[in-house]
Amino acid sequence: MNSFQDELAEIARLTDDALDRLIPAGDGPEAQVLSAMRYSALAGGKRIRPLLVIASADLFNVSRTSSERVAAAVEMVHAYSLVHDDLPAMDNDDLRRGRPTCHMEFDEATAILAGDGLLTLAFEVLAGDETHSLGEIRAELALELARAIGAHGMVGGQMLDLMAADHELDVHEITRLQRMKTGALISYSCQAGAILGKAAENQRHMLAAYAHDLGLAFQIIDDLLDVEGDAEEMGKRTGKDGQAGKATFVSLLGPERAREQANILADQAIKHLEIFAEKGDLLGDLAEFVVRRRK
Ligand code: GRG
Repeated sequence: MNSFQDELAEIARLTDDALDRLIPAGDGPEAQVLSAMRYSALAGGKRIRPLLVIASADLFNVSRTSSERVAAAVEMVHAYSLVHDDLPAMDNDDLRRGRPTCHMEFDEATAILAGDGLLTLAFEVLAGDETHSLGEIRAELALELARAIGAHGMVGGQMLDLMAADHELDVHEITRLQRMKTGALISYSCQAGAILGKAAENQRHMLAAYAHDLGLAFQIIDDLLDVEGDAEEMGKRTGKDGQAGKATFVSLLGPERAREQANILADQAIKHLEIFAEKGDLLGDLAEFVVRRRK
């Protein structure tokens, strides 16, 4: 049996192959935006969301042809969010995944368009025939993604985050913000596996509960790494939340309680997988990885 690291590396490889096929380099006047899209989507990254899609779909024996396309679409959305988040109007970052951010490598207008191109292509991939033979499944995949990343999900969470610079948030408000900003796409990644696999109601419910707890644990560790992490190892600037005067789980709870809370959430996440028996092991291992990670 493969170790978790081997499984993650294999899924990262499959995701890279799918992204490479789905974002072909252009040779016409649009070559610049395609090149910026490839630069951002094929820049490495842990590929946690693709693993969530593929491992959730595997619970229901979904074909890898389907789940790899959905995993690539989710990673395109994630890459778009990072490209736009790094822009001068938002976080104004020069470094991402150990390389210059998209607007530093190209220019600001190209980075905006690369994000737009990735977001649009993600929906084209979900709606494509090869993703699933049934139109109703493809429509549900697209509808739920739109819900997860729109004004009541990721985009809304980003808006709350930008406004948080002028407001002192309490732990409930931060939880809501993070559920929207990062939790919604993490939840969608699991939900997509359930949609592809036509999962029963109780299975969807348990996967949603797992994703809810995993998303919060992920964010708490992200906040901890911003304070305690090594910028070189992480390939991005750290200490950003403190500099921006933003309240985070760590500033409100303190690092010890924050880590304790993340561990409790990861354990809870794993408990929700019991109905899947050993088929849920990969998702369980991911929950442990998320709280142990150093980048
Ligand atoms: C601009 C619409 C819009 C949304 C941006 C998700 C997001 C909203 C911004 C990202 C900023 C950020 C650092 C959020 C914290 C959590 C997060 C998404 C971290 C990065 O995800 P990882 O750790 O990154 O999975 P890799 O590089 O491994 O893919």
